[in-house]
Amino acid sequence: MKKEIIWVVIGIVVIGGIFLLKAKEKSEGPMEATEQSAQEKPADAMPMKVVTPPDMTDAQKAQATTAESAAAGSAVTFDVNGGNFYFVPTVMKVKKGDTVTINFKNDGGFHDFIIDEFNAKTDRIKDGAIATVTFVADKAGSFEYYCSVGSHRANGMKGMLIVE
Ligand SMILES: [Cu+2]
Repeated sequence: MKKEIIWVVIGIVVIGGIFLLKAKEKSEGPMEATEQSAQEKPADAMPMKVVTPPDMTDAQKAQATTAESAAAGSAVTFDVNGGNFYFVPTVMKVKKGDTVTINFKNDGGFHDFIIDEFNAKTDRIKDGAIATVTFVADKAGSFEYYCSVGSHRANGMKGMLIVE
């Protein structure tokens, strides 16, 4: 009988020990899993970064497209106001090859808008009227625009178109 009791005690100790080990494994297991997932997250992030280069390639393609369109010339429009004796804006910048449209509005008086170098010339219009002229800025440089009525140009009714 004593031997049976000893075996039962040993059995309880062994089974208890197994339960303790399993309990430890369970408590340690999730921690290891957490560490693994924490390690996997950067691992997942790395492929994401590897995916980025194609996006940059697309950006480069977009830049190339922009460069091509710039080389072909863009259509640009300016709203220009004029009066006694001024133009606003006084400076306009475009790129060589651009097709430039000027919507000239007369704030008051009798005026026109002229750039000799591009044969750009509006009709002479009265106050409140709008005249439009379009030309291709096919030369680089600085070109004065002015009003050809009377001495308006000498009185300051002028500005500068810069073609880069
Ligand atoms: Cu004028």
